[in-house]
Amino acid sequence: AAADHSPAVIIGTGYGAAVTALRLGAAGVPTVMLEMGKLWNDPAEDGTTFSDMLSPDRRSTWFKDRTEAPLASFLWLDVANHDIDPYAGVLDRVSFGDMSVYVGRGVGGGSLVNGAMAVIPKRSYFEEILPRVDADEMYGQYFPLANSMLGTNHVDPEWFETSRAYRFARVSRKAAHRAGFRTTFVPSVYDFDYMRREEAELVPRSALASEVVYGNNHGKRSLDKSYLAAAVGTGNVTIRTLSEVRDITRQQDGTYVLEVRRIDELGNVLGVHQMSAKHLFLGAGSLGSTELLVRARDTGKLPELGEAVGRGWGTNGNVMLGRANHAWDPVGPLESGMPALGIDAWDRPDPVFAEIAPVPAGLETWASLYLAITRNPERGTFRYDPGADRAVLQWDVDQGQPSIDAAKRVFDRINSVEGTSYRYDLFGDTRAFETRFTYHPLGGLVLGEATDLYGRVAGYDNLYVTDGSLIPGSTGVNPFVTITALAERNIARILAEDVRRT
Ligand code: FAE
Repeated sequence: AAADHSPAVIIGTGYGAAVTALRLGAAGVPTVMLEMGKLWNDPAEDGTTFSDMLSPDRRSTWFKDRTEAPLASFLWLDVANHDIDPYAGVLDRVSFGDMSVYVGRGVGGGSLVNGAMAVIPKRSYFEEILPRVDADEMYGQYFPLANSMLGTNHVDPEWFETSRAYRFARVSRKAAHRAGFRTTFVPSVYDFDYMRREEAELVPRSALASEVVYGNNHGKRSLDKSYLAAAVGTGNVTIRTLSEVRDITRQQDGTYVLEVRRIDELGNVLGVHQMSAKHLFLGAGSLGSTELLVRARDTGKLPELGEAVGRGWGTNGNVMLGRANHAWDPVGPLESGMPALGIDAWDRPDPVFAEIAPVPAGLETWASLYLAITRNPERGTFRYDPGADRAVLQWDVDQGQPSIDAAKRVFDRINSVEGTSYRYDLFGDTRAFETRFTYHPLGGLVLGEATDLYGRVAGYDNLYVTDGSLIPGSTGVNPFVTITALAERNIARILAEDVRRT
């Protein structure tokens, strides 16, 4: 083994990784987490840790010289994006030709940048996507556990009706209801009591100050405040930041050896060193974990990895769109960065769950924005590109069409009842539906295919997948509660059967 050894190593610090760290630590297993991003706990001179969406600075973006916001334009103007200095910022947009994937970078992974919506999938759909996972156990035990650990809370419906910051959601709700669609409140890990005090101007604003995709300075229970704090609190878990795992090999005796590249916040390489582990857990997210195993297989370092590695990747059917509101239906200049309401049209033959998303622009936009989750059956595959030493996603633009078709049926009806139209100015050109990016990358190392039914990688002992790459491309709702609950279920089994016994 290398000089630097730990019984357990976890790659990444997102949902799957954080759950695994807490449970290993609580069981007394010394555990090291390796995270390529930084720890977000050091306020800059202005007192803030993260930058907002209106004036993003280098902290917003992972090593780019310009921000890459999801809404590329407004009235076709390139107003959303700003030149910045390259830095280990919190949001990354990873591009593969026709598909770009947004991911969080830093201690807490996606929890630092996401919309905090904590949604449990419809049970019938969960049973369809993961038929060999015991749904009684998930719905009776692990989903409730995940929600309580994550700190999920619910908006007070009375306050919601009066909040200026949710006028945008009420306007969208009125249109949905008039077209015969149901809406539902969406649970959140953003503290709604804090938000209420933000509106009353009793505390510094975050959700009400256009903070979301580049991090929230207040109010959000990101993983660093929940699972990871508890994990470190066991005394058995340490987190090493700005440490990217590049390669995984295995010694004759079964020990895993990792090549770890350390950088500083400006991207200077401080060094590359080896670290070894008996038990290795991949929690680097759908893109990160899949890339590590595709590379390991195709460079011959873990040659027993099979064909299922790199397959079954999907966008959770993500499609974004905007509608133009009537002049007499203003949404107001203040929009909470945290969604609280969704259109639930999942019971249709062509299911759609559309979160009513804010455009926290700080001015009246006359727009209603939606991130729709659809049941898109298209899947992508990752292949290793030796020249770039990178896993490249095979996905072409036509594969987004089923998402557009499903969303269009719902929103055409809303537009026709309302006499409104789509917004054509939001995505850099004149398209109404944006499927060239996803917030919800899922799959690549699918449960029961690339791994056994608990995330043990096929072909290798003591090698596990814990994150969104286990889920076969779709959950029908925002995915982090599912990722968390599945990780809880899997690590319970692995601790009982694999780790303690050694
Ligand atoms: P993830 O959270 O992506 O964590 C992976 C971690 O591994 C990251 O910190 C990486 O920096 C790190 N990493 C990657 N590669 C390496 C490497 N080679 N070496 C070391 N570290 C590495 O994984 N989901 C919801 O349920 N509700 C929402 O409201 C919601 N809104 C979203 C909004 C945005 C803008 C985005 C981008 C995502 C949103 N999501 C939402 C998706 C959610 O954040 C995502 O499904 C989870 O974060 C995925 O969790 P994982 O554990 O798979």
